[in-house]
Amino acid sequence: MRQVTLCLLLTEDKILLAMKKRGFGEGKWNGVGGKVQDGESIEEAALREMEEEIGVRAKSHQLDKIGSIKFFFEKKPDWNQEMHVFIIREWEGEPQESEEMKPQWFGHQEIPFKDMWVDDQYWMPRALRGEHFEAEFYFKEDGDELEKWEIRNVFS
Ligand code: 6U4
Repeated sequence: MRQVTLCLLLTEDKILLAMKKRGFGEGKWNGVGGKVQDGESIEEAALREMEEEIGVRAKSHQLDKIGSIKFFFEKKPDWNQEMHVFIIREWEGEPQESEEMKPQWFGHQEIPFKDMWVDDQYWMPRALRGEHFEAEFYFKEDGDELEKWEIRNVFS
């Protein structure tokens, strides 16, 4: 299954989301991330995508892996992917707009779920509460609605 990363930059009261300007998820607010490339670890991919998409640098010890989510698209199996979710609280540089993404800070209570992937409303509040989890989301054919899902907290 395709492996992808998602990084959520957090401060005490804000979360950084970015508007995807092109490609998969275009027009949605999302965390920052993308596909893991051949020969790269998941953490290396997460750090590379943060730098490419919003110009922010971090070190691998600053990545806090909090979740793993599998997405299944019944009618489009080539979209199936496993997403590794990280929280980052310390980094270098100011988030900047790139060709691919336009970053913006949101209050923890002001996350624009209606303009996001439909699954985010179910797992993102857990991430903000500091929970660690594994989840599976099964999308209906157009990828806008969910058929079913399961989220389990992980204690380690
Ligand atoms: P290209 O265009 O090949 O450079 P790349 O940035 O490598 O793309 P892309 O955009 O396909 O990869 O990565 C998908 C991004 O969207 C990853 O960060 C994961 C994220 N993503 C995919 N499905 C998601 C979903 N249902 N909910 C969510 N993020 C999702 O919150």
